Amino acid sequence: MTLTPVQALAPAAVTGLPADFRWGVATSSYQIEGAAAEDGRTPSIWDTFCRVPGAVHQREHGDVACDHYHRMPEDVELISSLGVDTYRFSLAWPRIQPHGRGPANQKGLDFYKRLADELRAKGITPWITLYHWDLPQELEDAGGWPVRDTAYRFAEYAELAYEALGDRVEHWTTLNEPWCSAMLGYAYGLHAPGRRHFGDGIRAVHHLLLGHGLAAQRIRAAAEAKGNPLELGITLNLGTATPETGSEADLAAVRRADGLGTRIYLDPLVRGVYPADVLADLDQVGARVPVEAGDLDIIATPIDVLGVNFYRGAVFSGVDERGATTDADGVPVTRTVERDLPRTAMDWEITPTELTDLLVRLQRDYALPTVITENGAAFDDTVAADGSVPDADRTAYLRDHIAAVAAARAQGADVRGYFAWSLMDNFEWAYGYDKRFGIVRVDYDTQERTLKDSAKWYRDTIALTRGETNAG
Ligand code: IFM
Repeated sequence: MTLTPVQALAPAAVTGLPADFRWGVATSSYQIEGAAAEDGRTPSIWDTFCRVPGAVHQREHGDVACDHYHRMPEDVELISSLGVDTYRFSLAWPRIQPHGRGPANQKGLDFYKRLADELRAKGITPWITLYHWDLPQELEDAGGWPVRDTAYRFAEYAELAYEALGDRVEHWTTLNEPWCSAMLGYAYGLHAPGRRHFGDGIRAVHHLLLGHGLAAQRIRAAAEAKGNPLELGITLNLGTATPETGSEADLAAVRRADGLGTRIYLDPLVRGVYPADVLADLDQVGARVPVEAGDLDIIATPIDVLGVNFYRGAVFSGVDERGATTDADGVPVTRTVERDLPRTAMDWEITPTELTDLLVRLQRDYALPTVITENGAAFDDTVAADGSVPDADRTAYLRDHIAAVAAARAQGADVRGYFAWSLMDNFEWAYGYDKRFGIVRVDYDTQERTLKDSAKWYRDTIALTRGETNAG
């Protein structure tokens, strides 16, 4: 094997990862597929949001994106060339159930059947995410996630999708990053559908979790009835919250940040309760979690794996720049403190050791098997004269985070896999095509795909890990 220059770094990064450790790459439907109006697909909330002036960088959209819908077989070849064993992708709800209710659209299902078959033919395990943010617009028009009925619509869609694909696909994730759907979409207006109402955001949190639980029950029942093997889970975007000082105010800020970022999801999912301190904080600002009898039992339907998307940790203070501990409305301050650390093109701090801290904490507090379903970084790549993409910064990011996973395992965390975000450059939501997360470069004029140096390093690292562990 010819090794890339950064290869020398690989063995240290992968020490301790077992032969059956799962290696993958990840994408999502709206970010790569394009073909927005083909074969019966209807608009999602992202198609609509992209047309709102000022919502998305340069008013870009996913109409074409990476044209994956038309280039799927070549893209599967590309995935195969990386030597990964798993490909995580999402289903576009508006392709499968164009009106958000009612019968399935056969052409939409057929696309994903072909994709699963292409992957399996190459020995790659398909890993499906049911919802990666592309809610059918008709359901948003009916109230969206703040409305309880959307949870039932999601369960119906999940059942349709499982019915069609469950014989081919064993790994199912219900939701990707419900925090983003609820808070960025409904509370802060930065993602589709662009609403800015904190109470709606909290209602959306609960209905997303309820939808997850209902879908999990239906998928599990269908798998059992058919005798299909199943690994079922949910993916959360999680970080670490560190206090700036040991002061009471900073510790309280950390408690609040962790409460709304992590515990409001994992406590009901794992223990069937919302954390009392979070409910009290919400009450203080007039927001209510709309729990009905039986909801928490549904939400706590057992899962097999927790998907963890990690990009960064953060430091919090309970004191604002003027020294106040409450804002003008009397709400306690929860302020992110910027650190003097290297950053990605998203301006996100690079904090690999905090991934170890997170995984060890998840093991301690929730004791679920985990898979890193996303980790990666945007950088301003340049293309060299020879056409290569020497993205040493991204390679170092991947290397250090994979090392952090290995360190967490050494401390007892049951982490079973790692998926790089992302397979290829794609539509980065409100940032449009301006931010490139791919380990494969996409030239959006020609749709040409080029392996960046990070992709070659990842490929070689996976190969070495397997060789290393097989030898050991
Ligand atoms: O691109 C996104 C992805 O869709 C969800 N997780 C975070 C990534 C980077 O922002």
